[in-house]
Amino acid sequence: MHTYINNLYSTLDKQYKKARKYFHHHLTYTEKILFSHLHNIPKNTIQRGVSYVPMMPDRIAMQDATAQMAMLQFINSGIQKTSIPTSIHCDHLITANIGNKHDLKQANIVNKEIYDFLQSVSIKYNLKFWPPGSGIIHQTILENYAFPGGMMIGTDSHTTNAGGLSMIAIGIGGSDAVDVMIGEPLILKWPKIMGIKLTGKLHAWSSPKDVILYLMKTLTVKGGTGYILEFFGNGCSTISATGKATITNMGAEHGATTSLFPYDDHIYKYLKANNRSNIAQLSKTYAHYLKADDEVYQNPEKFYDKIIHINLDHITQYIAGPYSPDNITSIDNMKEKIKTTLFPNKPSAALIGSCTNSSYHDIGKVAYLANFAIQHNMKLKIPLFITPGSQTTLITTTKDKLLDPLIKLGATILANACGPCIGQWKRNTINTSKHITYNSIISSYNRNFPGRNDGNINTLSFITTPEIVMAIALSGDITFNPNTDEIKLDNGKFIKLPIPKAETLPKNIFHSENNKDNTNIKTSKNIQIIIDKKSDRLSLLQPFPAPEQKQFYNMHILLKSEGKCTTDHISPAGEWLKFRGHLENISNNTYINAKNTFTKKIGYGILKNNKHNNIYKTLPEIAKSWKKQNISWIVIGDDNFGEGSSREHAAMQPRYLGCKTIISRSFARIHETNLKKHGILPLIFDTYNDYNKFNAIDKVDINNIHDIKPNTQVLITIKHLNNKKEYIKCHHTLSDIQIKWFQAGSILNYFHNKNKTK
Ligand code: MIC
Ligand code: SF4
Repeated sequence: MHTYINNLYSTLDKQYKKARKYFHHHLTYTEKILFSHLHNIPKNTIQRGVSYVPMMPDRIAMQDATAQMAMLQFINSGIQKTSIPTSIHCDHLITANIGNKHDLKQANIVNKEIYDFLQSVSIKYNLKFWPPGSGIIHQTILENYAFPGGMMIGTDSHTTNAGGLSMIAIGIGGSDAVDVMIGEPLILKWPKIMGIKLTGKLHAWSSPKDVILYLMKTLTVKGGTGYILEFFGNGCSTISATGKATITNMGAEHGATTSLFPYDDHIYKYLKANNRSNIAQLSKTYAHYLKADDEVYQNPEKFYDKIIHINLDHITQYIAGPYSPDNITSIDNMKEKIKTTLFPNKPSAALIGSCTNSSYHDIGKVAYLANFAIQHNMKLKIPLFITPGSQTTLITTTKDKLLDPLIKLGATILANACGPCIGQWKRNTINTSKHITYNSIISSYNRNFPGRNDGNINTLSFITTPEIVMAIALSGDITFNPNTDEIKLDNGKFIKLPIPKAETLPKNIFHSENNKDNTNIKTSKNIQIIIDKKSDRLSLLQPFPAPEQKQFYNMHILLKSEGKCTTDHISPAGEWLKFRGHLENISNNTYINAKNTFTKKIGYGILKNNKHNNIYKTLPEIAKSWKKQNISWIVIGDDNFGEGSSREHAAMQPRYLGCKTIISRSFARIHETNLKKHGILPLIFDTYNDYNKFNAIDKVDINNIHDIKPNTQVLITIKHLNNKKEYIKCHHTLSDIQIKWFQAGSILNYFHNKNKTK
């Protein structure tokens, strides 16, 4: 890796000179990294927010819940070896229940088939395999693989975490990863660039998480779409490397392609602490190249498409929730907010961890509060769960005695994994299926969509910083404001919590000796990939058929989604994660959390029976019955359709069940690309309110599907019950090549056909 990075760095001067000539201006850091990772320089001038450009990233990462489908596709490609360094991380499938050791042991039993599959494909195709327990993908990447000035992609939306280490790191769908693994470029829409100027310094209880929560309030869940957020200004160097990663991690929530910090000394120190001194040294030598040109910083408004200035001195503490990560309230207003709702103010659980906030620094801060609590004989008022981000963090925080006070207070240490962040949470304290009244939880995670944590849509999930979670766990009140409020001690006295302090990094280096990938076995072409035909968790994929014009007439409408429809609504995680390698089985959850305007009921649609009565059935049941009868169907979407995760299942499942097109008010980036890759036509209304024109029993036609061209409109015919027809216009964002994927039935078919004709 050192040699690779050295080679890359040694070309930067030349590359940047070339880029300045090409663009005719000085360069932002985003442009520098992207330009130095172009697969080839396009003939037509690249236009921000418009051009689709072929890129060659330095590496790929996949987690176990998305890697299964990606590797099933890779197997079909017939290629014998991944074209660039690729790693698989087992973190999503571990259910949190009793605690670290027990839960990990259990996961190894329950998920054996999947872990064996992922390990054997890793050996066969030359990938690195990180076993369960090694850590959450994004922490492992930060510790081992991320490097300043690099570019990586990952089959997880929070891949953006590595932006904290000054790298362009983009969340993509599995099929995007497969393209790059087979040696094809990644087709990326060249982003617009938003400059985020940080000045000042965080104070008192404010933390890097508050910076991103503040940005969420400003940008909302779609304000970052189409942009890379490039941070600059002297405030950047006041934030630690893992603090920066917290900010870029949660950038996934405002929809940006990714977020990026310039290189600084914190990054150097973090690399060193992770036993990567040679890379730290290299980055220091090339530090001048790992940021934007000075001219950009002198006149930022000339180079960024938009600028937001954040004075860190003014950042207070925030809580997001429930339901959406942009539902932001400053901690001073929480009492007011809770008073006006039915939300319980005593949370049923407090959780610290996830890929966003599980670093040494985060654990250090909550340990500081735990020590204070012990000194003053305070107790936890609610159950507290701590997830260290990786085995390295676990061992180092254990050796540095940061976990001791938390354990002493009664906290449960969960496995180094996603756990309750993705619905892998077997709660002992609450019977989630029966708990029909609201309960609230407070966590340091990044997403809070309904049903995401414990599968219960009545669990109201609030997110904040680790230290505020800890303060709430000690006070038992979600409206507790440590700036002003006091906690009553057993002796009747009241006490204020101190502002938490902690080291950002361990004194020496992290203890990573027991945390390694375990594929140091020579690539073995002979290793057998075993997929049991009877398995309900893994099955080989069949190619999707190419589209035929006749399938685009008389299409039924399965769902007209109302309000938020995230990928957690389209293909929920939690218990369903076990079917991530089996397309037919996971399809049974398709749209089960989506709100359908036609029925006003979550997950239900209308199926006509022979007597033409309306009968209500679940959306996957209807879709399956239409699939059997060869009836094509479509979905009507609201704003930001498919927000949230990178899971391509949210596109593959509808495709498998017969969906032909999704017409929406707008799409989230990764979901829209996943639809294109798997052969569903994503269309956007020209007129926002045309959404209202569709009724439950209408049929829809699209003519001339084989004539679709880039930047052209598509005419939709809505056929109402009374034989009345209405015509509406839509547009799409498919490029030339993406239209070819659609015409072939999917991108994999396209490559397959291309290779056949070679
Ligand atoms: C998430 O946070 O939603 C996930 C689970 O990590 C997803 C990936 C998945 O669905 O497997 C993501 O963010 O991309
Ligand atoms: Fe895992 Fe949660 Fe991070 Fe997704 S957001 S990678 S589920 S910890």
